[in-house]
Amino acid sequence: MERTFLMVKPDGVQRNLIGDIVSRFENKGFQLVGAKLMQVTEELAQQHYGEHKERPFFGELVDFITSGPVFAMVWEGENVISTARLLVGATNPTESAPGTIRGDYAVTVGKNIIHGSDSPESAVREIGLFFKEEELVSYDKTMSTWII
Ligand code: IDP
Repeated sequence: MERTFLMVKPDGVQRNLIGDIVSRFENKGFQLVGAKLMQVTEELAQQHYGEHKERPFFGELVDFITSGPVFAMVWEGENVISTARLLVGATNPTESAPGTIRGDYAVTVGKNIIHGSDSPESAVREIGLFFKEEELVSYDKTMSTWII
């Protein structure tokens, strides 16, 4: 069973989209195993977005993700990493399909509402950056037999 890291960015929190976003992943059939509203520090932002350090928009990215609270989550399910990316939509909202989170709510790449891990390696790294092991809860839902 895979786990992925998803985060409603400050624009999504300010636009009251936490509930809608959680519902989309619940309705799909994935299971929430950890969540918290938190303020990302400059240090955490730089670690999280480390792969973009040399990009011209890095400073903007760090400023944005630290500009207000985010809603950090860990979700579990079969193929959750790649499927969650489909639900999130393409990075640039000019290319994200209607029906995806970014396709439905975002206009510009710098304010694209949500982050989702892009690979198993990123998922492990990002979950470790944002959550302590004891903040994650494994549990069974009887409904899961109707999903997988
Ligand atoms: P992803 O979030 O879809 O995985 P990445 O390429 O990892 O996309 O980029 C991380 C984040 O950096 C994007 O979600 C977006 O908010 C921001 N970003 C990417 N490209 C640009 C850009 O050209 N200008 C401003 N921000 C960008």
